[in-house]
Amino acid sequence: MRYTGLIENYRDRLPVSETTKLISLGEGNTPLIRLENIPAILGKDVDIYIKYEGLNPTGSFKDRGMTMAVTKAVEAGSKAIICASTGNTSAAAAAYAARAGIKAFVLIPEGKIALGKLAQAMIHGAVIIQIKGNFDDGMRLVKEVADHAPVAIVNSINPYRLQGQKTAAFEIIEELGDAPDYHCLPVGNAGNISAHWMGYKEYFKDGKAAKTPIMVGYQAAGSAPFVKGAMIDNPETIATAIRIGHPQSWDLAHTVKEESKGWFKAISDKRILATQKLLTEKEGIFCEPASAASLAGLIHDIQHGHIPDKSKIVCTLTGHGLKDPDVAISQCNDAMININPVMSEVRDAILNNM
Ligand code: AN7
Repeated sequence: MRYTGLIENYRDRLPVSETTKLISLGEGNTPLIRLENIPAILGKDVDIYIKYEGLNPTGSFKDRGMTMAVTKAVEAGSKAIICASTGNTSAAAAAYAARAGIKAFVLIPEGKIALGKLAQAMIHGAVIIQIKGNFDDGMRLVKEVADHAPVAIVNSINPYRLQGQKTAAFEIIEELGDAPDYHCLPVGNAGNISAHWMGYKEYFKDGKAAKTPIMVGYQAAGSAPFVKGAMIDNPETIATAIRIGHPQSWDLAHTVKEESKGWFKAISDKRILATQKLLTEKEGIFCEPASAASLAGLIHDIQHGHIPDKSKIVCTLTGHGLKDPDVAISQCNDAMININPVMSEVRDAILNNM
């Protein structure tokens, strides 16, 4: 049967009725890729699977939540949606609003969103409101203005977002036959880690999994309120997607940590970038910097004995590498050879670089 998106696929587990018009772009059903080379490089006997969420229609996991949020907004009669965003939410909101034929307003931090995400929001026709401030300022303003203008908020404080996002856990359990031992994610607002935990608990309760995983959240060191145990006013990181100091799912995330016996950890920008490169060069998988934080943290925790040998681990790569071409190119200074259009120079370029 033709796959037509995660709401149709998990209809009985999501808040839709027979008559709900689904706003979908075929999101979900993303590949679970087993790492073949990195465990050997680490010299460890661990089984790592990448949930490659960058292969969703707009290139990030946000599509899972956005199909639900926009479907419900349209069902409720909304003619416009609004979000604050570090980039990916704005791209998804813009695309799903276009699909639904409604308006999207997106508040983005000036100069701090990756080029691919900006291109998406623009080309899909969102109204882009650039603010002289960060994501947290934008989020505060969105909450305020929703009381003064006819717009539906589609940030992850909208409960339908997490409902859509929980389906990633269902897919993982279905593919592995059970939950993994550990699930690692990058954390910004902590909506996604909370949604995954909901999904894992739901399948466990219904007997579709024999266990639930230990949930581990990684933050960029300059932007790690969960590690600090307090909100941060001036978050900084090259991983702009998770440049968030006042997470919206603060309480939910702490519940996830306690219930799953997991933890939060901070990872430096340097390690994040090194891991992004390692993954592209050794496994052929390209993710954006924020996404690499999950694997960077996982590698750190494996090397320091926090995650033991023989563990089965799923690591979510939340966004595609093409989202942030500037950071990718800046990591590759000597990647080009310039020649004249003659065979001998091509031959030399090959022979000198075998
Ligand atoms: C690639 O787009 O918050 O912990 O406004 O884009 O659920 O917030 C993005 C978040 C991880 C963090 N990886 O997820 C936004 C936004 C990528 C992201 C996160 C984001 P949450």
